[in-house]
Amino acid sequence: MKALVYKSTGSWYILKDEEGRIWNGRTKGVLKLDDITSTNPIAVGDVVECEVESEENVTAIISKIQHRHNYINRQSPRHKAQHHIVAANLDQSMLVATLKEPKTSQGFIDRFLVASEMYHVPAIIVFNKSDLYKAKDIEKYERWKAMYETVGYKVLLVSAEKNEGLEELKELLKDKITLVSGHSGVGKSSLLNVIMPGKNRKTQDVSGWSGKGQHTTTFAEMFDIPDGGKIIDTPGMREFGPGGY
Ligand SMILES: Nc1nc2c(ncn2[C@@H]2O[C@H](COP(=O)(O)OP(=O)(O)OP(=O)(O)O)[C@@H](O)[C@H]2O)c(=O)[nH]1
Ligand SMILES: [Mg+2]
Repeated sequence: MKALVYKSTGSWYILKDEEGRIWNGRTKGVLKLDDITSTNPIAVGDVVECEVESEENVTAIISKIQHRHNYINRQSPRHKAQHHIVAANLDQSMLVATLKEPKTSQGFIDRFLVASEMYHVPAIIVFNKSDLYKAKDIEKYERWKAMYETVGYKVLLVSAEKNEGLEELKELLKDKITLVSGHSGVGKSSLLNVIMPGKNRKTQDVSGWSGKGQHTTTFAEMFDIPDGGKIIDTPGMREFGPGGY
C-alpha cells in the first residue's frame, strides 16, 4: 500500500494510508535511497510503499520511497558532511519570525529565503507576537514588510495569543503542504494550535520562558488542516541557510 509519512522519530515512522488509517512503519534491510549522505533515509512528507506487518498492531514495513519533488535539508549537528532531511514534497515554507521575545534578525530571514529559493520552495514570512509590539516595532515591521514584498514575498503580521491576523494566514495555508520554520520560541506550535485547535501541540510555558528559546518540539510532524492542507511543525533551529541549515 501507499502511505504518507506524518512523523519520523528516527527508527519508527507514523504513516497514514490512502484510506486515512494510521500505521507504525519501520524499515527492514536496505532501502534504495536517493541521497546516501542523509542521516535519515525517510522524512516527513515522503510518500512510501509498504506492506502490512500486523493488522492488529497496525505495523507496516516500508519497502520503497517514492521520488521526492523537493525537500529541505539541514546539516547534521554532529557530522558536518551529513545532512538531515527536514521534510519532503512541500508546496511552500513559512518562516515564523518575531521582533520581540525572541528577536529574529534580518540576516536569518534572508538566509531562510535564500535556502527556500535553493530548494525551489516558495516562502512566506509571518511575524508573530504582534501583541507585544510597541509603535517602534510596528514601524520596523512595516519597513521590513515593504522591503520583502518588493522582492515578491508575502508578509503577514499575526498574534497566536490574541488570535489576530489568522484568517489571512489560513487562506495562505489552505490546500497546501507547508513547512513551518523559525527560531525556537517564536510560536510555531502556538500558531498551529490556534489554526488547528484540539490537537494540543506542546508549547513552551510562558512562566518558563527565558527569552533564550527552548526546544519544545523535538521531531518534525505533519498535521492535517481541517479545511484542507497540511502543516509540518518543526523544532526551532538556530540557523537556516545554504551551508548551515
Ligand atoms: N505574547 C505572545 N506570546 C506568544 C505568542 N505566540 C506564542 N507565544 C508564546 O511563546 C512561547 C513559545 O511558543 P511555542 O509555540 O512553544 O514556540 P515554538 O516556535 O513552537 O518553539 P520550539 O518548539 O521550541 O521551536 C510560549 O510561551 C507561547 O505562549 C503570541 O502571539 N504572543
Ligand atoms: Mg514548537
